[in-house]
Amino acid sequence: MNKKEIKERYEQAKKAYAKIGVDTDGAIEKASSIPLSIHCWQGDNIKGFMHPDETLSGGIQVTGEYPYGARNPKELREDLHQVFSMIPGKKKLNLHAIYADTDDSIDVNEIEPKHFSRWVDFAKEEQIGLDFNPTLFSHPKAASGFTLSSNKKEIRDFWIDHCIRSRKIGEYFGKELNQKSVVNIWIPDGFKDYPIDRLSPRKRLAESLDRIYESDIDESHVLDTVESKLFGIGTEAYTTGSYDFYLSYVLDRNKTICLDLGHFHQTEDVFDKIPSVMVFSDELLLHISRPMRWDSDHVVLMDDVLQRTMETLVRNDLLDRTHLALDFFDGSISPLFAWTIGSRNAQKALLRALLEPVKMLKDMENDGDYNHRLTWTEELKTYPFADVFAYYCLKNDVPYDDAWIKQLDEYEKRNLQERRQ
Ligand code: RNT
Ligand code: ZN
Repeated sequence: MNKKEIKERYEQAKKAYAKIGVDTDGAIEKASSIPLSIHCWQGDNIKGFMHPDETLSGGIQVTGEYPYGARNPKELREDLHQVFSMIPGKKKLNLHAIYADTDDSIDVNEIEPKHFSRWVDFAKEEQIGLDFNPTLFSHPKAASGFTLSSNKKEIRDFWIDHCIRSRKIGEYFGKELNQKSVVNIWIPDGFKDYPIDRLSPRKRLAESLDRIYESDIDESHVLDTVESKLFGIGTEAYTTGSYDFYLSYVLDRNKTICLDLGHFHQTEDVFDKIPSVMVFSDELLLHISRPMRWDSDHVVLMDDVLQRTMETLVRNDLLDRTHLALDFFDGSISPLFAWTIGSRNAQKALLRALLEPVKMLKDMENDGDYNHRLTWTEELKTYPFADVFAYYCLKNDVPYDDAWIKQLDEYEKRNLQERRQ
């Protein structure tokens, strides 16, 4: 399809949506303004550049033998640049501490803003913001399975120091790029089998977090978030950083919770936690992931879970208070395809949610007219959403149809040969 056809189709779709009171131009504008934080770690299966020979630990796993991936910061940036040009809308890049780009040989307790200056240059070129994560896994000091909640002071101190340094880096990102950097703490701590003492690790975690957040930074540049988890491989019986723990912590200490779609029982509706949390919290970080039977971090699909999550944010007017971040890693397919599929899906679901006649549906609900509420949510499923998405891509100067597949194939063919040498 050529550009003219895309525009014509859009005009038709616009009319169809206008009939039910939906402003498609407004929806596109809104979708374009919501940043999506794209995770760097899909690019190299969470190896990072600090100690790439360390095996991934902390109960998360990347499986697959796809023979491709960035081997250094330069290649990762090249890949990200390519991927960004396939994704409509506003973007941020989400970095982990182990992605420091420096010629010095440093450990995680030595990171400083200067080790990330090349990432800041890249972000400026790409006109995007940066988010940050301390890396509390894949490290000898995390080998016991405990970090901030360890019963050894020396281990806790090491990781507290790392997290304090991470906030400094977030502050640097925020200042340099003129937009808040989300600094998210996730720890792998937990027990494989039933612990006797379920309380002390959590008390230690609260104390460690307090020490981290006491450290002096300009908080206007950073949003501090903590990510809960139900279990991991090797921590099936108990995680110190459970949802109840962190939700209580953030509400008491005025911090922000991170909900990862894969970190709950598989039968739980994670999207329904959002409005509950937001009655009491100003902001929220969402890790958009896809669990399959466990926290498997599959590439995000445009499925019911994602759609309901986006609908919940739009229908309840929570988009502007929510930070959207991707979190998946599949080593069995191309990282570039994984990124692009997942990111475009997040954008599709977001735009589709913005194309609902929310007021009309709410009025029906308030009037007790459940016949029409159900009828319309079903009717909307066959509305010409695809034509609006194509136009959204066109406006953002990214591929509006399946042309991106060929572009990525060619990019891979060019680079794969070189990287296999
Ligand atoms: C792990 C968490 C965490 C990580 C990243 C790499 O279960 O989801 O967000 O995926 O920090
Ligand atoms: Zn996560």
